[in-house]
Amino acid sequence: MDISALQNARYSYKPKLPASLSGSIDDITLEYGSPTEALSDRDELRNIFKTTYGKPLVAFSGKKTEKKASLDFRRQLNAAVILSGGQAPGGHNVIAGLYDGLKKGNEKSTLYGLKGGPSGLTENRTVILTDDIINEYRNTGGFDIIGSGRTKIETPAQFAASLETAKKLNLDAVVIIGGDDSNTNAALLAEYFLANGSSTRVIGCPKTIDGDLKNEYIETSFGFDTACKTYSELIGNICRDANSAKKYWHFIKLMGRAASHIALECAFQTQPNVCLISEEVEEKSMSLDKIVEQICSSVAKRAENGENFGVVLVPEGLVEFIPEIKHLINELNDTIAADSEKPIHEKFSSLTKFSDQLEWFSRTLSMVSYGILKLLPEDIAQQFLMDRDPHGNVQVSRIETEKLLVGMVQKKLAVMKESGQYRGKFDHQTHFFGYEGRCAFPSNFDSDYCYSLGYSAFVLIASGLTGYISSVKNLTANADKWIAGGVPLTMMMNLEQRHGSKKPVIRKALVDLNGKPFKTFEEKRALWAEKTCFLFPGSIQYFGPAEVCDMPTVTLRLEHQ
Ligand code: FBP
Repeated sequence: MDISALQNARYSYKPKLPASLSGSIDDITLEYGSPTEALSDRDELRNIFKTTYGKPLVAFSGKKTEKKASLDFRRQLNAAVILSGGQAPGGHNVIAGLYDGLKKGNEKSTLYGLKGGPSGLTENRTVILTDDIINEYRNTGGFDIIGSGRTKIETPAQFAASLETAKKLNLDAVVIIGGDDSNTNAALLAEYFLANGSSTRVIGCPKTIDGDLKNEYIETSFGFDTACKTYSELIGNICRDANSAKKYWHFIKLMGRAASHIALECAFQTQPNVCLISEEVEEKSMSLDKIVEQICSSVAKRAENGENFGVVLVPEGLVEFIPEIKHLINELNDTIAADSEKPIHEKFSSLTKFSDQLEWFSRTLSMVSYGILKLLPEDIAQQFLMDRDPHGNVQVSRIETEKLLVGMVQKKLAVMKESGQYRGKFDHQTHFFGYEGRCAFPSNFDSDYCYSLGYSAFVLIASGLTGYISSVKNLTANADKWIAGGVPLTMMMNLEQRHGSKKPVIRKALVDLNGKPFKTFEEKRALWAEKTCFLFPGSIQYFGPAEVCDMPTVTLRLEHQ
């Protein structure tokens, strides 16, 4: 097979492990904490997770002790692994770490890859992972080793089918590598298996570039590091182009669904003129007009200094946090979606012309929402109307917020020009960075972190634990000082309203406006808005000094201060 020189070199990279996992597996011991509680709604969650609720935290240690006699890491095991949801750099290394752990324990152990996401489990689509397969994917990006999918295991039939597959393959464990929803699924599956007398254990692993699966015990989700570094390289290149040509304002939308962690981290790495944070927009109830005013203020100030160029970062989920747009989206969801069985209202779907659709909305939406819809540029308004998921919800990632903002900034600047508040020239370019970062070669941090997560998942399985998420902490220290273990999934849960009823879910971590990262950004942004302070981080370095190659994100470092 033809491969690139970097791919070849990455095959021989040896991921670093925490000291507790890097020695002989026979020396690994488990230290248990006290029983744990869920974040809230404890009685209801205790009732839902009757057999798996409230397990203790577990930390691994690599020191020889007397206690370890009861553990047998040399047992032959059958495990299966699932990649769930959007791609995130490092997924292949989680699988490699899990595989190596299993094989180190017992050469005869088997790791099945469940193909195409969670449906691989319900439909029993498998591949037996071998040295040849694993070696082809070590330290590489992507999820192509077994594929991924967004199927949610939620119906009784899907749970029963999962159990059937577990029985057929005689599985000791299933490892689900996914985000908050997939790990919620892992918790439900662990409970279902145990409650139905199955000995198949279920372990989760924290994945998502969005960085919103984190808490006291999960310091970051894997993939966030590499994705942010990839976007920051691109943003830094654009900053340099802007500073060279001095003729464009670049509006860059960044992936991250609801949370703005990616935008915030990229802002630290590149120091753009403006970076919007959705969580702040919501907290301060900032209207669209207010946001546009904030951007125009930077444009006008920089024009005074003769700098008619700049860079604006826009988080993907912004529109959902702007009060009036959120309201519009909710009304559209209610109006267009008849119900979940029949997602699009029949009458609406028969209207093909935008003018007819607008006329329909003049009768079905509130005056305020209709007014906003009419104010939006036609192509953007159409994205609000047409891009819907199977449940009838607007898919915000497909709304070109960056273009919407450019259009509104242009209009406001024209008004400011008339009143003499602005004397510059505004030319623009728009970009959307998302898929560019999800399958990049994992940084050394993600390569090491993911391999450790996979290896730690093996230790949890071999210890017979279920309903845990693999955890590796102390991530700003050198890898040998990382602390590996497991966190009971139920302790990260609460109940939330989903599709009309309260469901157990892992709480999503949005940007904390009182946290060190946001506070640091707040201190710096006024200067960035006016002066040119761009940073140019360049591409991810894989070989070289640790301070160039192994540094974790600024967000993680600030959170650890
Ligand atoms: P996960 O939450 O599954 O990790 O996916 C994250 C993400 O990359 C978001 O940033 C983005 O909004 C979404 O996936 C895009 O999904 P798709 O790949 O289906 O277009």
